[in-house]
Amino acid sequence: MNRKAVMLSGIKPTNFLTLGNSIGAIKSWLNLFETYDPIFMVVDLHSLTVPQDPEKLREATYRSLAVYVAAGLDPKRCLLFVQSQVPEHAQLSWIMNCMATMGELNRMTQFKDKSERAGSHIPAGLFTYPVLMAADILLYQANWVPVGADQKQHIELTRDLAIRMNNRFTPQEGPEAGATPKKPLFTIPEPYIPPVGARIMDLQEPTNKMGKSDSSENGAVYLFDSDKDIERKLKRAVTDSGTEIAFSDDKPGIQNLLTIQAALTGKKPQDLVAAYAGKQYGHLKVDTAEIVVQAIRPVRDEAERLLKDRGELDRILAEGARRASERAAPTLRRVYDALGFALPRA
Ligand code: AQP
Repeated sequence: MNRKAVMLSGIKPTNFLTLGNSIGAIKSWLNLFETYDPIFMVVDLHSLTVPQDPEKLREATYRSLAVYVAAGLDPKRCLLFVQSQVPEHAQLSWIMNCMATMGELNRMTQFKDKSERAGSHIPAGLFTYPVLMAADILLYQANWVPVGADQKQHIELTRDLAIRMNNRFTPQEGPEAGATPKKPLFTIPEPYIPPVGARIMDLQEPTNKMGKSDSSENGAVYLFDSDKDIERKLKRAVTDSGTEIAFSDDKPGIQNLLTIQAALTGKKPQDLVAAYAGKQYGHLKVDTAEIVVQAIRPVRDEAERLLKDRGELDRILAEGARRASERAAPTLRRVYDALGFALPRA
């Protein structure tokens, strides 16, 4: 049987999800169902690299799950789960911690950036989270991982660790034991760069990414914002002192609004620019607000409906955890066995 390649992705529930998460991640994930075997996670363990309020973390996790489902990530057609519910992630992560070197982790530019922002108390998890990410990916023998430029280095590390372990350790058991050549411990994953990697910028500081925890209240559109809030935020979006609507790097605010429109309508930014010839920034803002409201409203309304019935979300959570563990456990067992941990033979 020809098995589909495994594509794995996740979002940290560090806050409620933004328009950036929707356009840059969830929306593009919807195109993966036909071609890939898709795995989508709410990566709550990763959230802890910055301090979290427990109640807010729990709420953000449920809301992320609700948004995933409301946006079309049907749990019957993909593997959908919350990372902390699948203990194999933390288990393999420890092993990866012992395989990665300080030098390798020190080279991660994300650590340099994020640790500068963490002040004097830098959690060790900020240094080691790339190995948790490697475990997330390798547990499911993922072939592809959609990433932005900032995460590409982590996929490289994952590949290096996987190759190192494949070379150093020989699988001891499993259906393939004895076959030549034996199936290696891990599939070597590839970074998948989405074709139109729209990067949505902060509405108040359009040279920075719209982030769910870094942006100011008016800088990010959250997927649970009301129509009124969305309109207000887009109308207040920072532009520049000029008047011409152009898709150009020296007009980051205008470029961002055009990028948002292009991502949500499927139109080309150049065509949008042509349609705005002779019009003012105000027109662009009003139109963008309307397009964003229309895109977010159905997802938000359905997510809110789901959140009223936590029982249904809990069933999705439990079923996702069961299925994920079922897929992850054989990988972990082979790793344990190859490393020399004593395993009772069934
Ligand atoms: N502004 C964005 N534009 C396009 N894509 C974005 N993504 C996030 N922000 C934008 C995509 O969402 C996915 C998951 O993100 P994450 O939460 O795991 O990490 P992140 O990129 O650090 O997201 P945030 O929102 O900036 O989180 P915080 O503020 O908590 O650090 C990724 O696919 C990412 O590309």
